[in-house]
Amino acid sequence: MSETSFTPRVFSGIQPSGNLHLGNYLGALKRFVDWQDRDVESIFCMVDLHAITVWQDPVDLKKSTRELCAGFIASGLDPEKSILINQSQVPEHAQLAWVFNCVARMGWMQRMTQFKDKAGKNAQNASLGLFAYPALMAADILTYHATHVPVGEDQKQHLELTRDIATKFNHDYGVEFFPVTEPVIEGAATRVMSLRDGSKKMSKSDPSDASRINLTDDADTIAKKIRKAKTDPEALPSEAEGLEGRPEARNLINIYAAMNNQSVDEVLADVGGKQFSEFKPMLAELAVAKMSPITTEMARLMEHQDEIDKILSRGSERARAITAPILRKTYEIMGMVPPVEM
Ligand code: AQP
Repeated sequence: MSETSFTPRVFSGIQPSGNLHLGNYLGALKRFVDWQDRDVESIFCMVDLHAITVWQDPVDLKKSTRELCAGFIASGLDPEKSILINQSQVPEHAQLAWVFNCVARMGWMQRMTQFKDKAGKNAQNASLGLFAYPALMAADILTYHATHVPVGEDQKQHLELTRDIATKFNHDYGVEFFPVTEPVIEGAATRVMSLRDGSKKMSKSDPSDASRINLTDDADTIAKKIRKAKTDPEALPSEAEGLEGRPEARNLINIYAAMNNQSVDEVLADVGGKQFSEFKPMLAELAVAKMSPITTEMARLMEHQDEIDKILSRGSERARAITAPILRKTYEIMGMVPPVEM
């Protein structure tokens, strides 16, 4: 079965685990806004149930969820056009995740590299939730019959698992019920790297704050982090092949291209031959121009947390109009006895 037999619908999410960063913005948020503007029904989620797969302080989790919602809106998501939710308010995500725990195979889950990376050497002490995380992610997507999921490169393997789960469910029950979702990993910044080490992904959990640009950083901090970003001594090349073996240079060019809505070739045609001492101020100026309005708007929205809470409640109502019938039908396909009118 292909995704084409389903009405196009977009779903994606971000964990409210603090420090929303430039990688999340360019790899995910900015592209959510592109999808919203294509007039496709879209649902964007603060995945709080994913966040608790590792310990979250309850006070911080609440703040991060609201801050993430402020980040979504400040980046251009319109709560009237898109459905904005936090995952825990839409119970069908967790209910369908249990079904998918019973569809996914142990061998599939054991291959997930993100679990291996995050659990590290201490896998015996990792939560069962961290291991089962990709089944919940499949449920997030499929409880909406979402056909397109814009994400960064790091989520590719989880999306392949989502396709495997949908295919196995459909096959086991002889139905064409779940779409085989299309991962959408596109643009110049599908994998933004650390500013301190071009071989590591920019990440919320990196202990070095200088490794990332946070959406809450002020203009001076952004400029300082870019000035200090690791580079090499060579001038910039005029063509993309010249970035081979130069991960830090590639990263800064990718960031510039994604922020300025240009291709890497277009950027290099302009800046080829320049030293980093000349390019970094250009990048800093662009980053401040693009990020500062978002930071300011996020701070303004955070002064109206009751409005954010209303947006999330309203979003969950709209979401459940989609998810409840899909879960009901899933249970019916599987042979669960439904409630009767009394
Ligand atoms: N560095 C990145 N470049 C491009 N896209 C990225 N994303 C994350 N980091 C980058 C994309 O952002 C979305 C939400 O990610 P998430 O918060 O749900 O989880 P994550 O991938 O675990 O984020 P981090 O920062 O890497 O968190 P930690 O440090 O906890 O592991 C996804 O679409 C992701 O691809």
